[in-house]
Amino acid sequence: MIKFVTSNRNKFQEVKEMMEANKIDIDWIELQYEEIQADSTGEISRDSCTKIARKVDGKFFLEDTGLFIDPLNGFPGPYSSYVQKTIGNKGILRLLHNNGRDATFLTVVSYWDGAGIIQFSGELRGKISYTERGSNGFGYDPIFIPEGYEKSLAEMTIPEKNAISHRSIAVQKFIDHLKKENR
Ligand code: ITT
Ligand code: NA
Repeated sequence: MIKFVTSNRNKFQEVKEMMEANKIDIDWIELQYEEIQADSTGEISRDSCTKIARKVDGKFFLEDTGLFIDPLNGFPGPYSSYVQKTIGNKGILRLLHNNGRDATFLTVVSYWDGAGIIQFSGELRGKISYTERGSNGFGYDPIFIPEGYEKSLAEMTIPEKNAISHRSIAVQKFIDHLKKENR
């Protein structure tokens, strides 16, 4: 049994499907904690993990994700949560004009194994769309078109998104680690 600390039910659902496919039981832990504001997603994730290790018994993991838009010099990046709540996808579309639309999603999983923190990361390259498309997924999914695809992430099913996503790449590395740990 592994505990996933997150406030986001969509994240939990995506990760749960991957864990189940690997026969790993996963438990959803929702608890409040202050997230630091820092430049790096890895640093934010590590800090949250340290704080939660004082509150949660045993092994657990959490993850932090950011959307980094090239023509905006990586914005919103570590501010992705705040930006999604304030200007949202429509606000992002308004900020982008004709200076390119390349973007990257980055997920960092932080795993507290009882002794220390181990991190696993995953990235997905793509482009910001011109309009919001699709109603699956969450957050920035309606405006993100993965490289090599025509559909936005919000036009994909969870298995389709999990086949390519930033989160699934990080979580797969984590699953591989858990399998080694339990050998
Ligand atoms: P936690 O409790 O797990 O931190 P959160 O929703 O606050 O959940 P993040 O801070 O990691 O998650 O996410 C930053 C923002 O990016 C937030 O607005 C999310 O909705 C969005 N986001 C994260 N993963 C995404 C994904 O796979 N597709 C689209 N948007 C995503
Ligand atoms: Na977070």
